[in-house]
Amino acid sequence: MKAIRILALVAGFNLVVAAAFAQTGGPAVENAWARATPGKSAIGAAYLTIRSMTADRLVAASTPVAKKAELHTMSMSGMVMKMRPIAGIDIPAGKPVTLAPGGTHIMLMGLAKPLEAGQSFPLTLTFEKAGTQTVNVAVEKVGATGPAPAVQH
Ligand SMILES: [Cu+2]
Repeated sequence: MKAIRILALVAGFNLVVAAAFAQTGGPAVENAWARATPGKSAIGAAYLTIRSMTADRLVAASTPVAKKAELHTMSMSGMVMKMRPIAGIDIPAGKPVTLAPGGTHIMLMGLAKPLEAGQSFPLTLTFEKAGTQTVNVAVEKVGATGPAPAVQH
């Protein structure tokens, strides 16, 4: 009985160590996605979740599918959603940061062609400390919770 308990403890310890090592390669980026863009729109947005064991800051993004990728925040100004570029997004240690519709996002400007559901594209993120990391962004279909038509830049 005692031997089994020790084995279980050792196995648990190994799992913890493995998880810690998996995090040493810089921030982990999860659930990177973008909405399909309607018609000939040359503007899209990408969303994702970043978690890091050490404090870092996302300072830039780029992708071959758009001329420019900017970090944006979004807020209501009267009845209109307004976006503005920001210099960086702080990633606190151990606290995941999620970029999502209606909030902070990565704006894709000058899309070479519309983003189509089912496709994916690479997005390179630049972190102040961890350097660059390229993730794959999955394009989801235009949803009912998509950006309002009144969005202004
Ligand atoms: Cu924007």
